[in-house]
Amino acid sequence: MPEVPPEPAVPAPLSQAGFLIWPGLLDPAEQAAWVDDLRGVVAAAPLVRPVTPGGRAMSVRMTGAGRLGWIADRAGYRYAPQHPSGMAWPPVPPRILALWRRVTGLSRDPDCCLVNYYDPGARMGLHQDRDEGDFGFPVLSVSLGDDGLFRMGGARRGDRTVSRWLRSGDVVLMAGAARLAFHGIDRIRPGSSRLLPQGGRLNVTLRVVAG
Ligand code: MD3
Ligand code: FE
Repeated sequence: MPEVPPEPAVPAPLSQAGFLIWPGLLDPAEQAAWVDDLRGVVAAAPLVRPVTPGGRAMSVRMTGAGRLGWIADRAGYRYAPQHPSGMAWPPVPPRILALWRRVTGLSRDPDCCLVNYYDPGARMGLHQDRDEGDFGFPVLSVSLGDDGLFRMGGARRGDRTVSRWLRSGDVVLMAGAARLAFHGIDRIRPGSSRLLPQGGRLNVTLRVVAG
């Protein structure tokens, strides 16, 4: 007899530039529940605007949950066990962990749930995520609120890029070659979603930091 899977399987994703994308995997009710969960995270660990080692404030505001959070300051970029204020990061909400398990099928849970908030003028320049210790694990991203123009490249900064609008409820998995691909958010489309009463875009990424 086949075993009953612990969570419903996910439908087949579409693949673009090696990125696996599930448009609208989270339905509107589930998106609203995520926003409630994230309100709790932000209440425990307020959004901050990181300052890069070069001394420039990022336009995206960030916080996180889990054992480790990603921070940036004059000393550099790194994963840290505490919020910049000195408090511990709150736990990853169970609903968010459940999506990680369902989509990745991994028994290893993520160490970090990074929360990015984009106001109408915010963007994220083309970059790689390489502060983690083991690139064999995937990164999972969930978009909520206003649409964001996602740019996907290759392993080298100069590689050709393709762009697609990520909408509220979309889920993206970066695994294999895409795990080290350059990527960024060029802009958001203010007013494109009513999920967040104050507008803007939230992105949640789940990462294994240390193998
Ligand atoms: C590809 N965030 O937090 S999510 C980031 O929408 C980040 O806030 C963007 O890039 C956002 O680092 C894009 C998609 C994403 C996230 C992590 C990745 C793509 C990735 C890690 C490796 C490769
Ligand atoms: Fe990134």
